[in-house]
Amino acid sequence: MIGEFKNVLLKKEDNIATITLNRPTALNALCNDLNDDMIEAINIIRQDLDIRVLIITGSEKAFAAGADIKEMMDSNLFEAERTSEKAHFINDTLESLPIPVIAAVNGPALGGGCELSLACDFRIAGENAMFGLPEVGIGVIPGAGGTQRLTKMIGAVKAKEMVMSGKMVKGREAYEIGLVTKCVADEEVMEEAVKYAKKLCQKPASALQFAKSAINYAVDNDINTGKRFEKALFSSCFSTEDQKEGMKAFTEKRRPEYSNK
Ligand code: CO8
Repeated sequence: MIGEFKNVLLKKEDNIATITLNRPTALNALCNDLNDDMIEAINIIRQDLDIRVLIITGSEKAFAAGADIKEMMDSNLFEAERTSEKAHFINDTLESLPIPVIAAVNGPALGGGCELSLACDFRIAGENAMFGLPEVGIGVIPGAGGTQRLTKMIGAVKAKEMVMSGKMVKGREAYEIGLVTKCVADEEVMEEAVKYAKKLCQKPASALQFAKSAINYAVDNDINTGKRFEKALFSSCFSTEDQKEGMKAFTEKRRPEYSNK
């Protein structure tokens, strides 16, 4: 364990960090304290250059059942804005981390919990995971990027169905509509996430980082600016030792040994 906070656990094994949401009495509802813990945990990860992949998970029972409704219910406009701002900050930081981030999801990933998973690069879900943005049903809308990320991910038709009608989707359907990367048996979620993370660890870090930036850029920008951005990143690859090693290994018909420089 490299960090133990009130509502979040942070461990590191090999080059893989895992943040476990740990507020079992409220199905990991994202209260203000939990969000503060997340910010601290992410800061530790940002400073540890040995960490190559981050996994975010909850428990076998729940990923996260959303923002803490009981804490939020009496918020005024300014307090609601601060809650939303903090959640956006966490999700934006995860999205722009220079390493891949995997959400390993069992049980409900609702509201803010779903939005947290959408900010990750990969979602590995159990058959009985349940993704949903049910906020409209309690008089609000998603406030941590959900309307934007979900729409870009699965399109406006399906996003409107989930956000406006409150339709929830289980793991298999989430996979079929392009919301999750992989759907596995519930008990295999964490094992699969670690397997996925280990595979990513074998790739050169800078190429992975550039690939993540380029794809994220495509989501938010027009294609011509995106192509210019891609060209700049592609050329930057040629200033890395890993590009030299990757291409040399190919010509020598051997496995590359990356130094991640
Ligand atoms: N907030 C606070 N407490 C919660 C939440 C929540 N979102 N979800 C569950 N809990 C608590 C319950 O109140 C209950 O506590 P207690 O035992 O003290 O009564 C405990 O967790 C267990 O929950 P249930 O008894 O309800 O468990 P069930 O298995 O019957 O139901 C559900 C599980 C379906 C997940 C159900 O709990 C539920 O519907 N929860 C609310 C889901 C929801 O509406 N989420 C959206 C919240 S709004 C939101 O996320 C806005 C995002 C804004 C930006 C992000 C800011 C961080």
